Amino acid sequence: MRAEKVLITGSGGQLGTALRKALINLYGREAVIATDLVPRTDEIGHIQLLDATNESKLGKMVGEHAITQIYHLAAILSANGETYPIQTWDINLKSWLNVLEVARKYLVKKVFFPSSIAVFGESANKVETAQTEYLDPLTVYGISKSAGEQWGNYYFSKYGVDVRSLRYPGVIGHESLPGGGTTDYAVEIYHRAIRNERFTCYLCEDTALPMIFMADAVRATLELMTAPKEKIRTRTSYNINGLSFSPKEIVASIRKWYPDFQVDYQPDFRQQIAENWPLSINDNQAQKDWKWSPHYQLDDISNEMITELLKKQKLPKKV
Ligand code: AKB
Repeated sequence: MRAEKVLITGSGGQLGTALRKALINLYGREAVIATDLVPRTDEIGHIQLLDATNESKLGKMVGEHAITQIYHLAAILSANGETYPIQTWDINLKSWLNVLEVARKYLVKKVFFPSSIAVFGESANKVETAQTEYLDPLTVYGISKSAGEQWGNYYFSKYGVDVRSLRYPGVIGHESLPGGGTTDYAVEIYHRAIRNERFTCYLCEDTALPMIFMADAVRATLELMTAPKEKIRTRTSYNINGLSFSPKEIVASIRKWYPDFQVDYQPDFRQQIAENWPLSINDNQAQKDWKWSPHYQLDDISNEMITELLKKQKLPKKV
C-alpha cells in the first residue's frame, strides 16, 4: 500500500488554513503538499505556487509527489462570484475538472470537493432542507458547486474515482478571515467585538442561516475522508448541519462577553443571496452513513472565537 501523500489546493484560504494543520497532524508534515495561487510561508509551513486551472502543472505536481489524496479547496465564494461571474466559473469549475481528470489519470486514491448550502435556491424547502432537495442556485458560486457535485458523481460512476464531498454551511473560525462569502459577517463580527468597535451588518437582523464552527467542519471533512469506502453512499455531496442563527442571535451571544457591543444593519446585495439559502439543514444521510454529529453551539463558538482572537491580538483574556 502506498503511503498517503496529500495535495491541497487553495491552502491559504479560510478552510485551507485549518484543514492543512489537521492533515499535517494526521499524516505528518512531509506528507502534505500545500498549494495556492499566492506562494508564501506562514506559521504552519510553506505554501507552494499552483494554479489548478492549469491541468498540466497540476498533473506534474501530482505525478512528481505520487499524490494519493487531493483536497481541492480553491474557489471564489458567493458574494465575490457575483462581481466576477465568468472568472468564478473558470476558477471553480475548470480547476475541479482538472482535478478529476488528473485523479483519473494518476490513479489518485481519494478526492475531496467542498460544496456548499449555496447549491439550494428558490424552490428548496427552507427549513430542514433535505439532501435530495431540488437544486436551483441563484449565484454563480452555487451553480458552480451544484455542477461540481454532478461532475464528481460522474467521475465516481464512470471511472471509479473515489470522490467525496460536503455541502458546508457558513464556516466560522479564528484561523483566518474568510473572503467574499455571504456568511462572512459571522466571522468579522467577532473581530470587531474584541476591539470594542461598532459593527455594520450587511444582512437583516432576522436572517437566519446554517453555520458550522471550524473545528466541526474540519472534523466532518476528515471523518468523511477516512470513512470506509462502502459507507459513502452519496457521491454528489453530503448535507452537514452545524447550527442555525441570525445576526440578532449572534449579537445576543457576543453581548454575554461584551454587553455594550453595538451593531447597525445595512442590508446590501448579499441579503438577497441569503434569502435564497436554507434556514436549516437536514443531515440525516451523513448521520446514517458515517455517523456525523456537530459539537459546537452558538455560545461555545463565541467563547472560542473571543478567547482565540484575543490571544492572537495579545489582548487580555475576557472572563
Ligand atoms: C459563502 O458565504 O459563500 C460560503 C458558503 C456558505 O459556501 N461561506
